[in-house]
Amino acid sequence: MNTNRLSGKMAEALNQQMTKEAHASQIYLSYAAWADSEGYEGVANFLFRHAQEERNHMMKVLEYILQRGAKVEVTAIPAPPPNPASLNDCFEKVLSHEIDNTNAVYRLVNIAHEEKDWATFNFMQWFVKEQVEEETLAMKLMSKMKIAGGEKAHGDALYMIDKDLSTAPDGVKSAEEATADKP
Ligand code: OFO
Repeated sequence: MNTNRLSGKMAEALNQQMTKEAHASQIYLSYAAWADSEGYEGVANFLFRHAQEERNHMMKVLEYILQRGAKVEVTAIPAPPPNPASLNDCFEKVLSHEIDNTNAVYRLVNIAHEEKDWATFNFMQWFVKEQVEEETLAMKLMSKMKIAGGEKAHGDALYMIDKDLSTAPDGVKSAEEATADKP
């Protein structure tokens, strides 16, 4: 008896999403290393945790594919893009990566809806909610940068933003307490 409960199209799309979450993790890992080397330790702390969170998302998708009896295809992860040019550029890029991933999540929701695959539709709702949280977080970072002067922000304002993010675990609900079991 066939125990695979996902269509070929859905299994392929979920595998792509798994790689996309891994790619997001690599992107934040590289941005975190960049931030640290620029002296922004608070930003680096935030981005390192975010990288871990994206990896947890990857695991969540992987576990779901297995749970539904389909095949997991672990592929190469594309290289992250070049380093940001500035902190302002970094935060803008974080938001656009999140929006890009939201679009990928919506694509999966659409496929699930078309196929009347309500189990996957239900599974994907967690990601829909998560993306709202992450976009909000990225927008808040951009608002802070805007208040500080954007690209023209002075060192003292950048210092304060960095300091703020060094204590972010208490304020970043989506990133704290994340584990592979509880992404
Ligand atoms: Fe995986 O949550 Fe952001 O991208």
